[in-house]
Amino acid sequence: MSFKDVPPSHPRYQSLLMRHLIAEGGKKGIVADSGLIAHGRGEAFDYLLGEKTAPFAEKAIEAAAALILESKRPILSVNGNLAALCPDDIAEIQRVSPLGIEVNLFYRTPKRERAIFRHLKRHGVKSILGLKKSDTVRLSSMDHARRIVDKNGIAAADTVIIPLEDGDRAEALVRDGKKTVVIDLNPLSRSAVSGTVTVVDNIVRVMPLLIRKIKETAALTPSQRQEILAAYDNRAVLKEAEAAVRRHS
Ligand code: PTJ
Repeated sequence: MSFKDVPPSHPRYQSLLMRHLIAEGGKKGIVADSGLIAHGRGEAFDYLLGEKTAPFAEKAIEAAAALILESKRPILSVNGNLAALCPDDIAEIQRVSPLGIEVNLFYRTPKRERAIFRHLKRHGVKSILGLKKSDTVRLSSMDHARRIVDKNGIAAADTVIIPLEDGDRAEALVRDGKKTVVIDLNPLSRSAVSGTVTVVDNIVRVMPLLIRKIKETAALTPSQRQEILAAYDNRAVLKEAEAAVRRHS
């Protein structure tokens, strides 16, 4: 049986669809082998969170939208899992927001970078950073190859959106003075704890909600957006998320 045989009425359809996209992404060279494992870990947390967007995630999405719009150079860091799961949303968020798009991989190979680049282009993403070797630099706070970034993208950004990011790299961005929006189903991960704004929810639910919130928040004044940010408490959000996981485990 293949995924094509699964009817949309199947109670686990959404979950099976995500697995299918991740597995297909692996075959096309978009998703890293470890990306499949990372997805499984995410699934476990999603299950505990009831596979729905909780009020603490909605609060964080509102703050993320305000932060993106108040930033001078916000960048969305795209890895293999995000590209496989949400290519149309990446194109849409680029259309409706000031976000730059950078392909930035943990398991970095030129072949995967090219596969992701082609995949995003096919889905309508326009200018994509992170591919030009002459534009790569290293983040000053991390001394090894895993922190290569684009000088016109993450290196120059004041805010970086990092879905499903490795903890070391998330912390390095913060040490480098960046604000971060972490999107991670595990509220205990080092990435989640290090975020300026942490959205504890599945990326496939977050992207459409974030797009909608950016459109709404764009109609507010800068001082109204600053008020949202001043009232936002990421520690409280993380505590609520952790309590939700513990309630169900
Ligand atoms: O494509 P690459 O080379 O950049 O590699 C991407 C992965 C995800 C393999 C890499 O960044 C990695 O190893 O990440 P980690 O350290 O496994 O962390 C991934 C985090 O994302 C974990 O805390 C998971 O719970 C979480 N996660 C997995 N799937 C989702 C998710 N969070 C939100 N939505 C998901 N769908």
